[in-house]
Amino acid sequence: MKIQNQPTVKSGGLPSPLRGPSFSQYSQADQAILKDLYDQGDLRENADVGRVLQEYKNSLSGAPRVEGATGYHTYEEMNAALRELAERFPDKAEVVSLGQSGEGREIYALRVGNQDETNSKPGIVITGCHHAREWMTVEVPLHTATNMLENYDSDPASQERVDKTVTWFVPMVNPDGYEFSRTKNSWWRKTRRPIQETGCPNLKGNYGVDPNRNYWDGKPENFELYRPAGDTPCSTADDFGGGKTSDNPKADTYRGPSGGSEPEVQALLNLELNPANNIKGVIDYHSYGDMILYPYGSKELPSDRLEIYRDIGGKINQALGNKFDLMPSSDLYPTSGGSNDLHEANGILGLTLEIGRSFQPPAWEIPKQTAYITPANLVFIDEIKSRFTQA
Ligand code: 0X9
Ligand code: ZN
Repeated sequence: MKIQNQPTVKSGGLPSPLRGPSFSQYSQADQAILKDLYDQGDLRENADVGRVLQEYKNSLSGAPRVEGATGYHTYEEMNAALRELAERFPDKAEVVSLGQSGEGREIYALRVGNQDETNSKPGIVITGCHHAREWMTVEVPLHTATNMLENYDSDPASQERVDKTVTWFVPMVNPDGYEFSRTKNSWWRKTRRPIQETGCPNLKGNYGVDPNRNYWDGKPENFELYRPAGDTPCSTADDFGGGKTSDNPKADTYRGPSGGSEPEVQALLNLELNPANNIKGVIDYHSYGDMILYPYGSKELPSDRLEIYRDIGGKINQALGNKFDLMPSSDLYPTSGGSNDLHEANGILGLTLEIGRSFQPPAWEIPKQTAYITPANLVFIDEIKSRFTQA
């Protein structure tokens, strides 16, 4: 959704030999910040530049973000909200712990719908907050779950979704990072596990891994989705995607000491790849940029699969007023170890939605944003239901 008429990032404005967007209306100091953010990929096309700049500056103060933050669920509040839904709709929804984060927080899912005796109903997973600072992505799964459950009695389509699928809502994949971002450094992206052992004598540890670079299912044939050929362990010089997936533990895009090393990633893969859950589709929410991204981040997608993604992605885009760009993940920038790459390699349809125009829109925009995005989830659930329901 185009939230308001703020300047967007336009290429080509900086004087030669610098190439990139023009920020001439900002002070010299702000221009330097914006240029850094642009170079790091944190300021992308469609950005609300003023907001992203302010969000970055908020994080420098070392104090928790206050203005516009009240209204985003805290970790505890989100758990309570999931529990409340399960209590209101006891035969339709249940809170399930998928495992624990690096700092020992439970990672909860709300499962909406019940599997039958033969595990034949198609399973769907909707995740938020792999990345700590992407606060709106926490709110979207909760909104959609609430919508499905509250409309069950009045809306036959809602009833069908609840009865004929099993949809797992995981609003906070990375609760440690989220709480750190809420209370300490609002720009934080990764998880928070202290990394003592990098496995690399030349590279010292730090805190956290980029969970969206750490996905690997342990299958040798999928190893290159985690570490593509030519990307040498412990070397940052040949990092895949020019640093967008890194062996440097201090980088925001650190892939972790090994594939699937992080407990958050394990928790999600255990849910998604367990045959008993019959998972057929995953939407992974991120911010920002109004994009619908399909696999792969690290290689080409075969044409028969491309057709399916273009079809479903197009329908999702329609539900969003055709305001999103539908494209392969690698067109945003190539990465390895991304969630959807491992879903696709396991025959699960995996999409990433990049929502909004900054990481942390003021909380008063939550109702409008979540109501705007929920139809995308409903279309996806309907697609999975119609494609995978057994006769
Ligand atoms: O970098 C990411 O993990 C995602 N973008 S974000 O700004 N939310 O961090 C993009 C994931 C999609 N995959 C690729 N672009 N390869
Ligand atoms: Zn993200």
